[in-house]
Amino acid sequence: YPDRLNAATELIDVAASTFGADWPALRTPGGESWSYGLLRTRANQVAQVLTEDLGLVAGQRVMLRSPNTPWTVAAWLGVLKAGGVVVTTMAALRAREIIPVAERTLPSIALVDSRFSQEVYAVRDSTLPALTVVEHNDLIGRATAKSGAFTDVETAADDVALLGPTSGSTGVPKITMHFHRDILSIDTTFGRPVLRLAPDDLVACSAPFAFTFGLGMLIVFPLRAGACALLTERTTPRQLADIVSAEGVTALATAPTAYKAILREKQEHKLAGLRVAVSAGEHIPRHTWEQFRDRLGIRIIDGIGATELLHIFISAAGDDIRPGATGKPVPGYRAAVLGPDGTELGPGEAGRLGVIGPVGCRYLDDERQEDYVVNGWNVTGDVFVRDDDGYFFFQARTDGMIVSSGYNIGGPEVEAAVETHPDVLEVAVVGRTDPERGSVVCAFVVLREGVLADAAKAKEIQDHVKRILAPYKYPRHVWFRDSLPRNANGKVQHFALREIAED
Ligand code: 3SK
Repeated sequence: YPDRLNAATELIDVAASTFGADWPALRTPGGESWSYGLLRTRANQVAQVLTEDLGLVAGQRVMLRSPNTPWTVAAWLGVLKAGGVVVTTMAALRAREIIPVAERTLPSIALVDSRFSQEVYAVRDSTLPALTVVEHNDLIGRATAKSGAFTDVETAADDVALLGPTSGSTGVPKITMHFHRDILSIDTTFGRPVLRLAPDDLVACSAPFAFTFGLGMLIVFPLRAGACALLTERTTPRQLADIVSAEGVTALATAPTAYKAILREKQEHKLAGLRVAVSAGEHIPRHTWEQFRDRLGIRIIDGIGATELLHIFISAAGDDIRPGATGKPVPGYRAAVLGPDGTELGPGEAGRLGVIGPVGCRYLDDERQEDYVVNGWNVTGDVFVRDDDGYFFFQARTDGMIVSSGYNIGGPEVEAAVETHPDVLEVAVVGRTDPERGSVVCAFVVLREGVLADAAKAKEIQDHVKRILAPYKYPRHVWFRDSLPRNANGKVQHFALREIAED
């Protein structure tokens, strides 16, 4: 990349001239449609509001808090155009979750959807009295009165563009810093070579922009490819399937949970128009991947990413996919399985995943940086095995490997097995310390509606697992729950369940 680079200039101004100002960039299921030209104008207008009305100085931070709407995209790009730094927060977060993020990132301005503004006022009143809060109605009123002519700030390629919070396993957020060049590089490493969107694609993704999976899938990759993004607010899997069908979506990105629900509810016929399906956020069980392929003829692109590395760094598409494997390092990345002393392990050996590529972990002022970057490797907290052909197979989170009587048991493998029981809706598996075996496998199970949760059902599930996995892997404890705890990205909070299991 050149020394001077503004990601927003590349994403929208270059795209509008390449694909045409009239070409559709954004749509909503409500029928709203923004062309590339309109998005460029709106982003410029936001940049004008920020600099002319609100006095933003390049390098200052702007908190964004809103669902995925066209104005949120304009705000995102407008902040970068003005030389500001985007601080993302999920709309679902509560004030007590945003306060530690605000304390660390010190935003000067917050652009917020009115439906989610109360929490930001609470943050201002408790923590940041100087924070200027602008609700979207006000922003839109001010922006549409502007000319739409703006000269983007010539930021450096290595200027910070994004501060993305990520919840640590302990719950204290870490703030990842990403440069302007990082935002473009995820397209070079994953978007272009793996996802391969085209201008006639319509892309939907259930993740919010504040989860970098959603940022890539709905802003960066479509704009770089000249495709159109369909922006939806929070949807259930069934609503997502309806939207895909009604709007003619060709590329869908969501988490395994949604694919599982769509298959379980026999809604997959609504996805018949898809050309591409992407799964990330957590490991997709092989059984789900195969069901999807068998029923729809689509090979889901699985991928593992991390907020620290901005997007997906191991994946595969088309004929390169090996069922059960997450894939290989995407172009530009190297990956290795590391032993306890940090040395690279050979094929077939399980160890911590280490990754090196164009984007690396940079926490804002946080000593946990030393745990994440070890000998130059970004150590993501996942356990993988590599095969002779260089494919990486997910085993567990580092803290999720259950060692019982000397056996290494991957929680996800047991989860996948429990899930094939017809009465099971959802399951999460964790280890619990055991004086005899070191650890034992415990399953937290949500049963389908109407199924009786009793000891006989627990025994039936245990026998079921024993039938399809080596018997030592069966869950020695089966606990029934109404739901599983999840974080704002929808990931199951295994650490919380581990604490319950130890009680
Ligand atoms: O959780 C993931 O696997 C992920 C995928 C894409 C982008 C970001 C993340 C955290």
